[in-house]
Amino acid sequence: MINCRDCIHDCSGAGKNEKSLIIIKPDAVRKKLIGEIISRFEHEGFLIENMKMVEINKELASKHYGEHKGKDFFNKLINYITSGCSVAMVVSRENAIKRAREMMGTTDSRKAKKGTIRGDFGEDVTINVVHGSDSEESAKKEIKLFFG
Ligand code: IDP
Ligand code: MG
Repeated sequence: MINCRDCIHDCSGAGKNEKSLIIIKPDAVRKKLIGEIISRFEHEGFLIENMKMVEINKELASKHYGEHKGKDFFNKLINYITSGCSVAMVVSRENAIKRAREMMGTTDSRKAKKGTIRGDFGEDVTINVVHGSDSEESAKKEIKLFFG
């Protein structure tokens, strides 16, 4: 058996598609929303290219959220994202980054529209169910950080 990411096939459509790193955060895993969230992405035409359950430790969390170091919510964010298992996945489709963020809804779950993932399942500005890369540059960096 070979790890799927090492296989010779190009499932993503010969470079036409954009990739994003999605994290199903610990609150969503506890709420048993893994299947619901993956279904939403698949129904929107995303291909799940790689996926794993991961207990994010403080070191990985600090690297992933490096841009927020020094902000007043940083410690709260790190405690939250390290509070249990997450699911990290590489998803792809056309305009994956923009479309994923539309589907997620705005950062503050209380302001996110109904029908978005955060609007339907999030609690507040910290506990907000999912992460999605915000640019091609971040996607590349984040995919490397989580999947090598
Ligand atoms: P994003 O996840 O929508 O891209 P970012 O600004 O990159 O939002 O923030 C990263 C994560 O940090 C958010 O998803 C949320 O969990 C948390 N966060 C963002 N802003 C705040 C805040 O003002 N207070 C508390 N937590 C925050
Ligand atoms: Mg962000």
